[in-house]
Amino acid sequence: MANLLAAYSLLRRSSRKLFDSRPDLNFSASIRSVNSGLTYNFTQKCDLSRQDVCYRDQIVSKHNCFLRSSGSGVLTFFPRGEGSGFPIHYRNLASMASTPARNKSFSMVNSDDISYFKKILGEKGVVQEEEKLDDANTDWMRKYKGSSKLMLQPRSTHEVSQILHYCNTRCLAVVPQGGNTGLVGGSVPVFDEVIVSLSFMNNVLSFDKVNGILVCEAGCILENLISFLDNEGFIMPLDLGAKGSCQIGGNVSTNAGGLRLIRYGSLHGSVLGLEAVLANGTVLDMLGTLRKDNTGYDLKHLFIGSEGSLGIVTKVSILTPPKLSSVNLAFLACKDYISCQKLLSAAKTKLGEILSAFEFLDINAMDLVLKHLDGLRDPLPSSKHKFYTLIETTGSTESHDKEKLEAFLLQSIESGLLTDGVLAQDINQASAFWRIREGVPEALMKAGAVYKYDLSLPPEKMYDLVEEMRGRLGAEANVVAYGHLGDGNLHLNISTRQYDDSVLTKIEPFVYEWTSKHRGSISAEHGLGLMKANKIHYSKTAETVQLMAAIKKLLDPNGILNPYKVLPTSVLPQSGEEEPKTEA
Ligand code: FAD
Ligand code: 2HG
Ligand code: ZN
Repeated sequence: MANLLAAYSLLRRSSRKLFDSRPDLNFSASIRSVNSGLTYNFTQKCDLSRQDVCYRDQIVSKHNCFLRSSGSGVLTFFPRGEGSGFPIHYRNLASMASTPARNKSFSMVNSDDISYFKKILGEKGVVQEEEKLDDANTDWMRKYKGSSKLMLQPRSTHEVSQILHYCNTRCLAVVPQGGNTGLVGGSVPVFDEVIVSLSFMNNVLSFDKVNGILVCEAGCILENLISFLDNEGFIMPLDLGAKGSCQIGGNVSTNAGGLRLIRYGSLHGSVLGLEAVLANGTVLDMLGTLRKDNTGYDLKHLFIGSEGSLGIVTKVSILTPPKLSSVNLAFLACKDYISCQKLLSAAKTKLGEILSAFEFLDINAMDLVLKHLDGLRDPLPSSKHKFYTLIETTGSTESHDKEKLEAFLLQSIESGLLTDGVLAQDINQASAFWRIREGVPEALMKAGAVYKYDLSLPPEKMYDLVEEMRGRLGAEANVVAYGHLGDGNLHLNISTRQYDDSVLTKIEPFVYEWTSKHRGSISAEHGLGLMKANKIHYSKTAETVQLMAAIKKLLDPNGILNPYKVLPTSVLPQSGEEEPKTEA
């Protein structure tokens, strides 16, 4: 606190307001950050009645009906559709050249199949109710919609194995589904695929407190794991806006990135082992808990990021970092994109090992959040800024971390990299700041139709694409940019009133060609799903894609697992295709 006050006076001398001290706020010591599962170092008492600023538990349940919040005393229901507040904007599938046709070699579910599934799973494990199926058939963006008549909810690996063995023999196509928060149309059926939901497989199996190794079932909701670990003094190495609904099996299957990748790396590093069931029902037990194991090919990596196309992940073993006691969050403004970049490299050098998040949003994203999400206010209201960044530090010594952060902020102000900023004074402010960044996808949904692109690009090139896109689209669309700047990951979102083919033709293939030309990736963290299955060649060579197809054929010769997704249909020839699907 003394350091903070010292910094206040220094900053006042610098004649730029960096801190918003807001003395009226009351917070209790050591409130768990619902964003990070970490403990912020705030010393006052919390008045939880201030729902406008209290974050995860209140906001998720109040403002984002799609995200089940799962902490204690919090909503667990998932009111999609009515009351969700999001308009429905299904894609016009008929107009999309790359729309697949149903593979005729797949069987249709019949009454014998239903009887078999009821026999192995019981009545509760076999879902045929229209309302539940409607939810499971529709993706988070309400953009992709399948027409499955059957969802199965196994409770054990053995049941998953029985399901897949049966489906493979009958040639019934399957879509594995976790929390259904995916953003590329991978988690819902394209046609009538059987949905296999992992939601009932949600047990923590063990936690090794000495080594920080968590073993759990695939259906555990990320936020529940964060809470579980918080009680044990640990954190999950990943965190994302969808934590209230997404499942660890879904996270692993998409190789989710999120807000902490800059600090804890990707799931290819944190996941120590997993169990997966192959298309023919074979259970692959690779659930190791060792940090080091060089016995042959490390096959778990095939399942990390393969989006349910090679097998169903049923269990995961993951290395979790210890919870550190000192967390700070700054919400900052920059006058231009080059300043954001320079700020990032300064943060890496000056904050070093305590840097735990570096996120950015541009003014279009900020305006959208403030317009569409209730209870949020601009943390820097005195003027508008073109760019905003969030910098979080996490460390073990409060005084040391504060000193480092404050020195870094002061230098950045003095060198002109920052034009304004505020340091979160308490958990509520920190949560409100995170809410602004994490709320962008939801605000976009409320604004209308959205074309979403999740790109890895050299950071110095990233914003050129945004500006070029604005030039192409003019007043037709709102081009919104935000993302994980610290990881070189741009979320380019193009918001329009409704989906329109003429807009799409101005965006694609331009966006993919531009990304490819700059040696970027057309999917940084969301995967390929249905949306980009036929676009993989923009980021991978023909030889690489052929090898992927060969692996797919080896593991899933009938192609029943998540068909039409991830790989182009051209490399996985299908027999007896029907006419392309059309939808009004
Ligand atoms: P689902 O959406 O159900 O499925 C995703 C894919 O994985 C599908 O192809 C599905 O078939 C497959 N799958 C699911 N479970 C299994 C399993 N057990 N075995 C095999 N395959 C399976 N993503 C990020 O990377 N970073 C972010 O910061 C981020 N933020 C988000 C914020 C919001 C508000 C939303 C809505 C989404 C965000 N996402 C983000 C995308 C999404 O949340 C992630 O991709 C997440 O990992 C998906 O998990 P899920 O359980 O919802 O999986
Ligand atoms: C995020 O970082 C998510 O907020 C979603 O990955 C990105 O909506 C998007 O484009
Ligand atoms: Zn993201």
